[in-house]
Amino acid sequence: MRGSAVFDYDGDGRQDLAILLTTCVPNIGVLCPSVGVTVLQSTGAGFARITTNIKYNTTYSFRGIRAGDINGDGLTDLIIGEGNALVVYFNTGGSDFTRKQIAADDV
Ligand SMILES: [Ca+2]
Ligand SMILES: [Ca+2]
Repeated sequence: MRGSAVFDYDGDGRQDLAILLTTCVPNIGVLCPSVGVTVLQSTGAGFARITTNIKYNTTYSFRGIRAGDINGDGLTDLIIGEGNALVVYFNTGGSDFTRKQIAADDV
């Protein structure tokens, strides 16, 4: 595991977890095709696992993950270091996040 972030993925007031995986972890149910970001959505009594479209790419390596509502739409987004780049994955309310790489000129 390369990192994790606490965030309210679905805006229900319960904190969920985003885990950043670069290898398969069968004992928590992360299958190899799911390697990337998996969301563990709090149900109050446990977690529901959500496989996202954020996938590990062997051309760069994930270097960390943070959470914050970057675009102010009320849905918490994920910010991931990919190699030397910073990438925002905007939360769209489903399992698919919209990727936007932040160029050096943007900061
Ligand atoms: Ca939640
Ligand atoms: Ca947002």
